Amino acid sequence: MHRFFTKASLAVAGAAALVAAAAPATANAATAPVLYVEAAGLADCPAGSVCLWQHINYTGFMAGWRAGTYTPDFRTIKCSGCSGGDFNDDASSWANFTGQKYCVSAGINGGDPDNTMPAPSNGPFTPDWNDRASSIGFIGCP
Ligand SMILES: [Ca+2]
Repeated sequence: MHRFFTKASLAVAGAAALVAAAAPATANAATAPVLYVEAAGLADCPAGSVCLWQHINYTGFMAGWRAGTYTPDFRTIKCSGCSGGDFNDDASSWANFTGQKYCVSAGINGGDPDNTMPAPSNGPFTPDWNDRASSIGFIGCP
C-alpha cells in the first residue's frame, strides 16, 4: 500500500496551491486530484476531501480531492488496476467530507448525466451509476 498524503505532502500541496493562485498560468494544479491510494478504505479519505473508490465498500483504488479542486476527465487519472488503465468508468463508492456540494458526471467535462453528492454523506453508487463516473466538480450539479 502506498500512501502519498503525508503531513509533509499536505504542507507542500498547500504551498503549491498558493503558488497556483498567484500564478494562474499553472492553474491546472487545481484540477488534479491531490490524493491517490491503492487498496484504500473509508479512513483514507481525509476530512475536508471528497473521494471516489474503484469498488463498493470504499475498497480498491481511491482518488481524492481537497475541497475546491476537481478533475474534468478521469482518463487523466492513471490506475493500473482499473479497467483500461485509468479511473474512467470505474468508481463504485464515494464519500464527500467537504462542505461543498460535489457533482460527479458520466460525461467527460460533466453532464450526460450528473449525480449530486451532498455533504456530508457517503455510500455506494446505485446500480445505474456503478462504473460510470468520468468527471467531478465542486459547484453542484446544474
Ligand atoms: Ca468499479
